[in-house]
Amino acid sequence: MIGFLISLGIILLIIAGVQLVKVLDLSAELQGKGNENEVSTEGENRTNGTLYFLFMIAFFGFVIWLTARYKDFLLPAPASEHGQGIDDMMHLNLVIIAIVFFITNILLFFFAFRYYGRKNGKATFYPHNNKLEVAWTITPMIALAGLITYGLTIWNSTMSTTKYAPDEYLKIELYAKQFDWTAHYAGADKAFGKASYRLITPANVLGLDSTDAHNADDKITKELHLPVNKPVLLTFRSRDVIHSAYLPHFRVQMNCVPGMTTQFAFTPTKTTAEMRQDPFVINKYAKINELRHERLPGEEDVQFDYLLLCNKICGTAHNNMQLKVVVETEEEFNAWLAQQSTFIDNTTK
Ligand SMILES: [Cu+2]
Repeated sequence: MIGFLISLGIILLIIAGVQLVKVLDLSAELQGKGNENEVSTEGENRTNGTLYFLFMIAFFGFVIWLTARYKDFLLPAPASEHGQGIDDMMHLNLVIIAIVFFITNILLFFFAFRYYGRKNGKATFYPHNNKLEVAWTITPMIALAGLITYGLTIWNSTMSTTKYAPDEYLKIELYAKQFDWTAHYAGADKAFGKASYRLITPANVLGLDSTDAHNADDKITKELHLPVNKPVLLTFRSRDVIHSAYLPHFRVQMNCVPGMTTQFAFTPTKTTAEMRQDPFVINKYAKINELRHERLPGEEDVQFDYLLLCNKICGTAHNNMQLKVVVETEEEFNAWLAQQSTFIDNTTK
């Protein structure tokens, strides 16, 4: 309600401002000053030109300051086999964009400053130049073709699920619903059985068919554990709307679409414990905890954990849609998985 009143207040202020300008214009016209006001003086042009130049400096300064200020809060180095390829591609794109950004903005603001309107100045009439047209059509074309080819090569190698034999993958399904995730391990038979939304009950959140033998040994968990350096095939399903499974530290993202199964294969290369020892992560979490203590005095420190997040705005509690991910050694993983009860145990309890 307060938000609505504030918006209404701002709209009324804008309307009042517009009306005031109209009244001032009309009164100037009545006083016969209309024509004089329409032409700006050389002094005004010079002021505007200088302001453009100052704006350029402030704008670049702000961009550089923002980049330096928040660089420690970026993602740490990738923790998956394919991650470095994705990062390299992103960095190349960022460098190209930054170069174009600085050149075009320098030209824009510097020219406005250098060539502001002077009394006897005359603009050159320069309507067309074939060479120039060809150059600025061909240059972006070659640059884009190169970037797209490079991007597609990375995409194809990243999205490949045939790098390993099918039974070499650890098969896990991630089930999305508003607003949480459930992990579903395929069990010793490495296969998922039938499932249907009609079978969903509070005890059977994935709607698994208990008459299908493939489901019997499956394990359903509220944490995603992964053994390090083992290829994992993640399949995704959604119960209600489109969600997007986002594992930023592994550079993985895949949409979860109701009515269909999507998938992604990757190999985690660093355990949670190793990431907690990474100097970048230590520095990042020291800063995060500093901010937390400022805002929430007495709160305990948080430490690094891999996370699975939802990257589609899927409803009111979308921001809370996350699952803890633990990457550990194979022995630790096997010990953890052995402790989890199977689907058949749960449903016959
Ligand atoms: Cu979601």
